[in-house]
Amino acid sequence: MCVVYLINAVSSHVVISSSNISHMDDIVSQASSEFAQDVLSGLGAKDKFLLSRYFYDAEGDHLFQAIMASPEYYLTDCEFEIFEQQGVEIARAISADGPFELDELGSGDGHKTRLLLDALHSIGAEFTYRPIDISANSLQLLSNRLCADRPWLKMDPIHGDYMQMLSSSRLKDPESEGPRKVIMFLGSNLGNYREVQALDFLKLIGATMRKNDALLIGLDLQKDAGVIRAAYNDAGGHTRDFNLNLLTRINRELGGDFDLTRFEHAPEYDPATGAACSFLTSKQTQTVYIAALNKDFHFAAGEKIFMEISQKYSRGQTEALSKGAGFQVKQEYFDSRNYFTDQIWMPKQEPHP
Ligand code: AVJ
Repeated sequence: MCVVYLINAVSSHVVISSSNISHMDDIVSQASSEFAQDVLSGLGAKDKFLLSRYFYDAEGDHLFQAIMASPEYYLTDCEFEIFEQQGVEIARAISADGPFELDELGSGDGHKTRLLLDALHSIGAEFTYRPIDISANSLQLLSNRLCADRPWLKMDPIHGDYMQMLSSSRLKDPESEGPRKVIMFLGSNLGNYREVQALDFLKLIGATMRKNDALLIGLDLQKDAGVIRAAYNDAGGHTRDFNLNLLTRINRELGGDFDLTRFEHAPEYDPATGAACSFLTSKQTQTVYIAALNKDFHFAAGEKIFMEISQKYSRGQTEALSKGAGFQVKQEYFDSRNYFTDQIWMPKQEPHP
């Protein structure tokens, strides 16, 4: 058995492990008061919303695994195919400029990443893998598994919010000494941001990068609307459960009294903009009480809670994003159906005056 200790992004001196329970409690209470604040502002808004980052409690992680395994959710399979078919090519491209640190923002279960790690190993690339994830549970599982079956892998798992990671520490200072960096942001995770926030986020990433650093980003492309609608409304009901689970989380962690049978999963896809949005619709007029907020929230019949956006990009949009955030596209890879793309972006070189 291989046990890897996670580094905490917030305070890098504290190691999170099951033997450090009191610190774990601090983090949980700290996180849940932030959770309470975000639920208050979301459900208190005229157009109600919840933040998709809160989907991923233990049950949410589990349900997301089920979504990825569902036949309708093509994203994971496409990116898997890209890495399977073109992994060595990608590995060559990102390792051409010498040894590097491979920072993965939101590593999840690392199923696809393993293909790339193996491709890198097969060409003798010199790198340290640094998975960063908000779920300590997923990160620990991933790290232990990788450590057990890939003993050659140099690894530095970091527990935390990658947004926080990017705006803090040495990730922020591109002048600082340190290894070359390749940042991975896969699975079309960027799609959870609206256009302006996506650009801001990419600029933030760009601000941490130096000349020879690279960003490997996975983006889901626009395609037949039926394919996209099915991916966010799978017949097995995992996506529905995934959305409803956030209400369960509010009930459990904040003392809410949501009755899940009174809400309906209602995803929408707009082919004109490429926005796939998930909502929970209140089936009736109702009032929900949340003890931690000591507050009632009223719902009209048919009123929606906006849960998540999963942006689907046109080729024009991916180009506008890279340009707008100050990157130049070095390589683009596609799956055989052209459903998905993984791209290598480099910081744009400022022309010398
Ligand atoms: C993990 C954000 C890429 O938006 O496709 C899957 C999350 N939500 N089904 C996505 C998700 C509903 C997923 N990302």
